[in-house]
Amino acid sequence: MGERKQISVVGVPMDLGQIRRGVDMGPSAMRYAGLIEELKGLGFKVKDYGDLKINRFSSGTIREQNLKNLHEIIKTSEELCRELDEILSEGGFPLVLGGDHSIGIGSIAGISKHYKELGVIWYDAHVDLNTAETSPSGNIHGMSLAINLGLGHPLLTEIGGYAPKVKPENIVIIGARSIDEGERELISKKGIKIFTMHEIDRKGMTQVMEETIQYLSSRTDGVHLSLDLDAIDPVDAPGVGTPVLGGVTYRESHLAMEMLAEAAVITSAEFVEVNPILDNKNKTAIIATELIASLLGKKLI
Ligand code: B3U
Ligand code: MN
Ligand code: MN
Repeated sequence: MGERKQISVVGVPMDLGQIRRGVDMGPSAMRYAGLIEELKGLGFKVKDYGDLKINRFSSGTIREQNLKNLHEIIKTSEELCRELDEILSEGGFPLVLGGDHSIGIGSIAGISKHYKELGVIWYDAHVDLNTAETSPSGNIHGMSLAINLGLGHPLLTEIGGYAPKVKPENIVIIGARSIDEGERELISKKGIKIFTMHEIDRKGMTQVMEETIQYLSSRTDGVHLSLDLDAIDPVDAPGVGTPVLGGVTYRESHLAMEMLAEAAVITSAEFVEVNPILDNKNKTAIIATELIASLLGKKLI
């Protein structure tokens, strides 16, 4: 990530990948927290593409079992895919603000075509590896990583006109502590590298990040960071739709971002699931903004 790169910010006020209202206000909350000013203060040229328009009440005809709002999510994913494709063609660093984690479908669809071996860090309390067959909820935000692996409804896996977007061996999951049975089977079947809270507690975040960086640097030509704010402990980041106890701390997450910045491995990023309605004085959006700044090279001294 070159220091003089343009940061291209895209907001995706998507809340249809899950059922809690309010996550559509995530991009505004991060902007109110001073994100754009912060990035400019770091010396970046910032191009703000504004927010995608979400077609909430479309009269879509695609209805499938256990895939809530499938039609609307396909439409937004296609738009986001096109936008990020264009941003990368222009040489910008894509920074996507969610919205729920279903936006990881369109963003990675747009990004992945620019790399031969795209790596993905999925920083999340969940692993988002469900399909319509295994999902306990029908919420598409719990399926986005599986879709990027080419598993799921073809209308989702084929967004952007190709599948899969990512190889299982190019993925590292960090912070997981809520994993469904079908997801657990997929992780072991596909050999996906995962640092659950158990490994983070045992090894410490420093070692987890060293291993992650080494692993991905040796096999990928670009790395997308998909950071779900619910990875962070709800004491630190309460403004998320599905909080899970026992998460990564704010400080550990900060260290993780600083180590990624030092290693200069991240080529695009998204920060998702900020829900201001459930938050405490915009704390979660402020944390997201600080993590973004650290990821992009902000140092204490
Ligand atoms: N694994 C569950 C719960 C969940 C996934 N992602 C979030 N929650 N945020 C599911 O519904 O797929
Ligand atoms: Mn997620
Ligand atoms: Mn999550």
